[in-house]
Amino acid sequence: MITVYNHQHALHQGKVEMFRGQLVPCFEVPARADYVLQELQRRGQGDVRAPQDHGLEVLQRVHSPRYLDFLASAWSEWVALDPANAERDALPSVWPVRSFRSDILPANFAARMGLFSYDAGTPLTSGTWAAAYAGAQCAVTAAQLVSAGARSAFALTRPPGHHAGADFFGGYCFLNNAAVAAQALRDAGADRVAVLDIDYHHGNGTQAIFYERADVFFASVHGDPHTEYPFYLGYADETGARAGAGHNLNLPLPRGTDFARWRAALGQALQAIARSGAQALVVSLGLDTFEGDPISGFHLRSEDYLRVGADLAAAGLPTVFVFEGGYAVDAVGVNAVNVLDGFAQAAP
Ligand code: OKP
Ligand code: ZN
Repeated sequence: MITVYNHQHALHQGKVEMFRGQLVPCFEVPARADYVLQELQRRGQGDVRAPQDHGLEVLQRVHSPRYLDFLASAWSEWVALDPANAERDALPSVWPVRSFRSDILPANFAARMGLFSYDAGTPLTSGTWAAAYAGAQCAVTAAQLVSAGARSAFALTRPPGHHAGADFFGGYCFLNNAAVAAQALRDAGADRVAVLDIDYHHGNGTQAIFYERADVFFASVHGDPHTEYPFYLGYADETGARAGAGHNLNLPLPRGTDFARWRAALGQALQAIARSGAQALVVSLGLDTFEGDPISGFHLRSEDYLRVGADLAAAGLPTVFVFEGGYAVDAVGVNAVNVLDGFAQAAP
C-alpha cells in the first residue's frame, strides 16, 4: 500500500487542552504519526511518498472561504494581540450558541475563535495551518492515486480531521481530510462515494458536510454520544436530510463494547455501503477503539485490527485510508499497520 505522509505534521504541536477546568497536556501528539511511520518501515511497507500541492481549491470544495481565511491568518493575529502569545497556544473561550448570530464576522479575535469552533480542547498553534494544509493535500493525493487505479492508499497525517466541519474546528481537527478525500474522488469521476468512520468518536464534521447530499454516503461506528464525545451528534436517528435523506448511518455502541459486537456493527455499516452503490470508499481510520486507549471506552485488541482490515478489503472497493485518532501512542503504530496489512493480505 502506498502511504502519502505529511512530513510537516509536527509543525502542529499543541501544548495544552482544557479538561475539567484545567489545562492538561495534549493527547494528540506528533509521536502518534511517527510511530505509525516507523511501524510501516519496520514491516517493509515503506512505499512512502510526499503529497502533491493541489492548492486551496480542493479545500474550498469542502470548507467555507471565511473559515479558510480565518485559519490561514489566525496565528499571526493571535501573536499581534500580544507578542508573548508566541509562546502560548490559542484556545477559544466564548461561543455563539443558539439565538446568537453567526452571519456577523466579529473584528475581535477571541470572538472569531469561538465563531469557528465548538470546544476548548483544540489548541491552535504556530504551525497548525501549515500542518493541516499539508495533511489535507495528503488526503487529496491519496484519493487521486486511488482514482488513477490504485487498490488503496493511506494518508498518514495529523492533526486529524473528522470533527472539523465546513466552517469549524474542534476535537483536535481543523481541516476535514476524509471529506476532502471523498470530494476529490467525486471530482475525479466517482458518481457515488462512501465514507466509513471507525474512529471511537463520531465523525460529526464529516456527517455535517455531507448530510444533505446523496452522492456521499456516511456511515460511522462509534461510542454512544449520550456519554461520549462529541455528545451533540452521532445518534442513530440521524439518517440524512433533504437530498441526503437515507444517506447517513450512525451505529452508536456503549462504552465497554468488545470486538465481537463492534465487528457486527462494522458488518452492518459495510452492508449499507454496498447498498449505497458507492464506487469508492474513504475510511476514517481511528485507532482509539483500542482497549488501551486513554480517552476512549471500547476493548479492541491489537490482533483484532488485522480482521478489521480484512473485513474492509472484502467490501471490494478502491479505498483511501485517512489517519484519525488513537492515543495509546506506543500501540498506535502496530494497530494502524495491522489494519493496512489485514487489508493488503485480503485484497486482490
Ligand atoms: C478526536 B478524535 C479528553 C477529552 C476528549 C476530545 C476528544 C477528541 C477526539 N481529555 N476531548 O476523534 O480521535
Ligand atoms: Zn477519536
